[in-house]
Amino acid sequence: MASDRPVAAASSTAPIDQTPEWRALEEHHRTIADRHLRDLLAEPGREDWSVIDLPGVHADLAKHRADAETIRLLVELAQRAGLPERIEAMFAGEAINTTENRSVLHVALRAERGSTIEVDGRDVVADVHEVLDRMGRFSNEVRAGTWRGATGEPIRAVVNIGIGGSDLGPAMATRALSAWCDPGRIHRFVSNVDGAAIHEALADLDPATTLVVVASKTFTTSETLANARAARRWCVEALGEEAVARHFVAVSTNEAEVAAFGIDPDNMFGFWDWVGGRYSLDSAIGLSVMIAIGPDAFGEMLAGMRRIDEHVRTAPLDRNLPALMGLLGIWYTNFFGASSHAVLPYAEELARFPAYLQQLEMESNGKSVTLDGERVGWATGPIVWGEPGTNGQHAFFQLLHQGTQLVPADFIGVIEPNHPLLDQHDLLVANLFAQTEALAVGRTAEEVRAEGVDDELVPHKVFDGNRPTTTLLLDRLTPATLGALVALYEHKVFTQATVWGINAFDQWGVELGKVLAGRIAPELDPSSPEPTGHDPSTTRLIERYRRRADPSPD
Ligand code: G6Q
Repeated sequence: MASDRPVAAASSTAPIDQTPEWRALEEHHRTIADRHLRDLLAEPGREDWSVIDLPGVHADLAKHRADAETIRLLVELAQRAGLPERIEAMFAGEAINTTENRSVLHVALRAERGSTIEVDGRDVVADVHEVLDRMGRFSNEVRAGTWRGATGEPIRAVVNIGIGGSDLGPAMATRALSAWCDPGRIHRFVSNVDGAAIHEALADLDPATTLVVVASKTFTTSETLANARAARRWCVEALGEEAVARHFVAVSTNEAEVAAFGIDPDNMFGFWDWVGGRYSLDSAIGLSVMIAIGPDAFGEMLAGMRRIDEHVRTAPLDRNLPALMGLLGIWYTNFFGASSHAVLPYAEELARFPAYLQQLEMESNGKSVTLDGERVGWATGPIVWGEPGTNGQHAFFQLLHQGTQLVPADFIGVIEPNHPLLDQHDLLVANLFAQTEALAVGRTAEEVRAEGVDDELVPHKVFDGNRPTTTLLLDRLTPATLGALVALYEHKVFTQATVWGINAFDQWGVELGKVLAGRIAPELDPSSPEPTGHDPSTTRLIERYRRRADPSPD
């Protein structure tokens, strides 16, 4: 077990909001709050701190309500919180997930073959590559059509059954890398326990040419097991019990449960307790992605992640992109009072990226006690949301431009598209740049009046501007740049958790609902004893549902 893994303490013993660094930022906020981005953007030398170029990723932080002094003070806050030490502790395999007494080593999943990271005296990098090699062999067989179904036919559809971290990353990445997917194979992702999901996913598929990947770290997740059982029935009804071995594989850490479910452990790809669900895209949980894009492209995605891992460890904090993304988020959450953060990919293939980030950020940093179990006295993770541009422009951008809330936003674009419609791509990119300019600069009453607008309409047409954004421009959306993007946000989340003093790697907040659902499920059967021990509203709802065969109130 992990009990002998040491844990680096954060270097600040005082609550973070009582430190001189926090107070200095409060003071500094008073001077920045009244400054407009129109003026800040004109500052000479601004690009020195606000533009960062990494392989395949150009980051522009200039449109933030910050100056060089803000960055200096935020970096001092990060130092006070012990960010460099905490990053090293993570990479060293220390049990920084203290409430579960686990190392946090998603970075080991993309470590170079031959490098060493030890957990409890065992080199985990060798284990990682052994699994990657097995995944590669299996993926190649499926892709080449040499892995045959029970009737001897090749696989034409892959259905990934998993939820949360065992779904969002693989679904996001498969969608993002559609240009790398073989057009001849269908890839589907089923997560919701709502029977409609698995029913629709299988409806037009042929069991004889379908591979089901059951992805579950614990292999006890009720939604995944319900969907997997439904898929198994569908397969067995058509092809017989012995077909399961050719049509089902598992990705899990729990060999006993995999075997109990009826999947041969030879068809299981393993990973480890030090991989958190939402940090598991680059583990065997990515098997569906690897089948979709091939082991080489999957390796490029890992390499893209690795480059960001090296960057986060080696770049000084004031040139460290994920650290700065995290710190600027803290600037708005804790000093401007922003409560949400928008992520707006101007790339249709990144349609699932906001949903993926919602889990990564909100499940990690939606916490209200510190590592020591003390209640935090400061705001933590904001609500993360978003949709691809330009769709969002015709929907919620009104609020971003003229609403009363400050919503910092990340705009993510690509320079070279993965399709040939270049004129449409120019239009897309023009919209991205225009939106960030409009949000930053706005339009004053004088400018509106100068356009001849009637006086009574002027206030309606004014844009205050001063709304901060980050622009991340990828050279192209590739496995490598997608990997970079994922790792950037993973380390951004860790930066914020470190400053806020919270554990980004547990998720106790999802437990209570699961426990109650387990209690309520049998109570929904009208022949079971009357429900007890619930609040009056919940009891009423259960009773109404129990009367489903006879919906009259009496
Ligand atoms: C992620 C969470 C959670 C988890 C799912 C699925 O960090 O732990 O989203 O991934 O609950 O769990 P299993 O993979 O164990 O089915």
